[in-house]
Amino acid sequence: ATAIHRADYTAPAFWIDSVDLTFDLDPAKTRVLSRLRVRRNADVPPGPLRLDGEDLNLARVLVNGAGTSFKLEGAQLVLENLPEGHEPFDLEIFTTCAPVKNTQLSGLYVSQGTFFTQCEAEGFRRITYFLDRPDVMASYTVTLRADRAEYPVLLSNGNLVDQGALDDGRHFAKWVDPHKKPCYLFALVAGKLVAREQRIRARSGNDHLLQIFVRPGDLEKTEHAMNSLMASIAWDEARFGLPLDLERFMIVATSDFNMGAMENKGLNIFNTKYVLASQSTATDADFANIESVVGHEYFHNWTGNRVTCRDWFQLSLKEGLTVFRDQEFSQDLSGSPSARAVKRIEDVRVLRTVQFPEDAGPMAHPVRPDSYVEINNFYTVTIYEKGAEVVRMMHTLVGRDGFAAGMKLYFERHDGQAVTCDDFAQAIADANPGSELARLLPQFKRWYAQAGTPRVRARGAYDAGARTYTLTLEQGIAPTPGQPVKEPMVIPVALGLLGADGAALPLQLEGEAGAGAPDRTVVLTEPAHTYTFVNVPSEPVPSLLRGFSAPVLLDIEATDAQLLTLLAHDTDPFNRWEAGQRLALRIAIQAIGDTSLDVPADGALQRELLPASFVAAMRDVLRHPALDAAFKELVLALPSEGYIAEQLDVVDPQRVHAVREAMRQQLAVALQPDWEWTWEQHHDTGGYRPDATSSGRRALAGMALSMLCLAARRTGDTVWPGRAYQRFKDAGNMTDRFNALAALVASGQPLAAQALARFHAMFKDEALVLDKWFALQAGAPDRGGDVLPAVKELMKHPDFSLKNPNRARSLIFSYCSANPGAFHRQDAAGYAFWADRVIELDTLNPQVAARLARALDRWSKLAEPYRTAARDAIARVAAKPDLSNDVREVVGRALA
Ligand code: B3K
Ligand code: ZN
Repeated sequence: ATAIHRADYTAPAFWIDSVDLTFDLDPAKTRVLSRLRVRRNADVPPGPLRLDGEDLNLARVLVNGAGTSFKLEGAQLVLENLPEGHEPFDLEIFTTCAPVKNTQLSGLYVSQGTFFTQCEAEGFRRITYFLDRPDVMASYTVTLRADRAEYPVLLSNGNLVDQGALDDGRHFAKWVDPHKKPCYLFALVAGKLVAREQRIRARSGNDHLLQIFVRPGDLEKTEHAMNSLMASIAWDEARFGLPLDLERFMIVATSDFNMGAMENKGLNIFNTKYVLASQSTATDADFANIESVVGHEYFHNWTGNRVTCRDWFQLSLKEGLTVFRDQEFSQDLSGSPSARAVKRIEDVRVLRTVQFPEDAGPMAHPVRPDSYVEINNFYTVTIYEKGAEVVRMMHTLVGRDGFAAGMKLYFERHDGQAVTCDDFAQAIADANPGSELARLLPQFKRWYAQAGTPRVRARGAYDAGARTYTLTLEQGIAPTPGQPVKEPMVIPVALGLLGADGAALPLQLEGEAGAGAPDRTVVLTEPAHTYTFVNVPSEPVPSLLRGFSAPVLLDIEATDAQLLTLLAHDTDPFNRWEAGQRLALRIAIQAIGDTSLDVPADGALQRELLPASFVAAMRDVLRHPALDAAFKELVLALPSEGYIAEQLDVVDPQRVHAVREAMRQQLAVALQPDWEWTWEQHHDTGGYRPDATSSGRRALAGMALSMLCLAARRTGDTVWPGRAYQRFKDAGNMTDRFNALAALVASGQPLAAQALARFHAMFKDEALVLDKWFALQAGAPDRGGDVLPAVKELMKHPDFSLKNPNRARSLIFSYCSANPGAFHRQDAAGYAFWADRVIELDTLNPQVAARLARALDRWSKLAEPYRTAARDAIARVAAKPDLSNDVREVVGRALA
């Protein structure tokens, strides 16, 4: 397959105004009759109509009711003898497909006896021949026919206009979507499902029916999803004035799904993981994810569906913007400023641990890519999370009200259209003519064009005589594949200065009339710029990039004392957290590079790594009377192995793991009385509610318990492991139960095996809980190479199936992508396992295989013997002859 280039975009030669689909649903052979109203695009030179198709059997093609000649060229159906002129004509295409054989889960497939579709990005062509591109928007009428007993519920987009019985025990339902849409938003569902229903009256006075469809038995687990949906609807109206534009809004859950969820117009299809929750089966994190994914898909109804993408290079137009919206939604719902900051820290943690490595590796691409081989490989953290940061910077540059005005203008201009990232940025800028964004727009848009994470270097100098503080900021981006030279970016840097006592200082730049607020944002546009602050009474401690105001790497030569000051006093919670992370990172990197330090694999060091000042600072945070539990938990969590590895030029994953383990053990032992106090203070959260405050308390209690079990391993204590086991047995909710189980497993307690067996027995019928059970074991700390054999054994477990993406992710991905200390083995057995699974998955489901293929993206940074072994494993995958485009693109880039 060849690469597709953004620069080659041309408008379609034909438009499709309406689509009338009739499905005779049968798992082995589904018949699809498509009646299209087609007309030539007057703006484009006349040419043949080329319709996309994949894995279809073509039975008949009619033009205006009569037979016509056609060709099949590769996957395309080519029609040359079409009516001249610009009058619309009717095109009828009759095809069949085999949903039960569809293990790719793209197009029409069967999951547990129910039909589902997934069309984004290019799945519609697996249902019928079509112009499968997002800029072709049509009106849809859909008739579903199926056996009534097997498939009592028949759903598609829009409104149900007719239904009834047919011969032979079959029945039908007819749906009309009142909104035009691109085909990637088409959906159908047919099966035995039940629904939670809710009628609401919106602010506008319109009534809507909300439905969440699940398998019988799962209904009581849908309350949280319904609440999240109602909250999403209210939020979009309140914050952006965007109402629900449908009489009926449906969510359907399936346990076989390639990703999280899909925003099909009026008929969202969700992975069960992001719908089903009860306190006994779902953790606080699950509850929070459901809220955010339900919000995300709902918000797509405007940002994605009403205004869609001209082509797939513009994917971040809808995804970056919608992630920004779901992040804001979760923050607005979380209640307190502190809870908002916690959410922000969590989002930044994802960005830095997943997106920054992507931006520094072989798959690096701009937020608006210039080319791709397989579009499904570009549903990335760069498109989503970095894209959201780009929108967030616009929000920062124009302010909250200015951004709302920009959104309003965007919809005024583009409602019903398929547009580009440029159109979005232009609307936000045009609505804010006096803003920094409007002034800097062409340069700002480099955020869409340039791949790679900018690095900002900060140097400060205090002149006691002149009472000035000069801060120099420099920026640059390292080359990325295909982009050797980079231009300077527009980087908003929110900052403040603290006195040595931690008090915030008023800020006054040279040339300004008087002192201003202690918090401001400077916008760096040049390669380097120096800011001079005047009337600074004493040497300040700079607090830069507050709230993570730009997605950059910040190099700053702060002393330990300065970082401790920020950790204790910064008014910006993000930078307070960040100071602790920097201190920990510094200690880890120093120990990893210290060749005189012998680090045993289990982290049981002879020498202590954490200085007393760090331990004391962590104790102060833990015991702080005014800080929230959720924030404390974030501060006390050491940077992940992956994040530490990213800071190094050459990575020995075993050593990174061992050093981090040693640090954790020291923190566990040195703070033992404090962890006991923390447990006592936080472990009882009363009746279960998944709100930010009580989930924060559970998170901190869970951390305390895991630290106490870890300390027990060092001291030989059996009391805390016993208590953890008790907690595991008695817990009233999954969060507490799972945290206790994880504490036993992570610290390698003898009780862990018994607890795992009991957990399995308790939840053997709960698929989503079994996923947790697999993931916990695959992610356990390695002890003498024991994780890989355990994973291989678990693959033989009757509950394991590679075909189910959730299950494959819970076992295989948890080991290969989320457990570096166990995956990177001296004997290369982890890599061999990885290569085997990528190859095996590729024949079943290329999209999922390609995700797994990315586990070795950063192979070239590895120390020997890992580096060569990893490269060999990738080369073995690449050598497989009939590899999918998906996997071939990923391994090809890795080896390039
Ligand atoms: N738009 C979908 C993702 C489709 C992925 C296709 N491989 C979900 C979302 O971002 O909301
Ligand atoms: Zn999305």
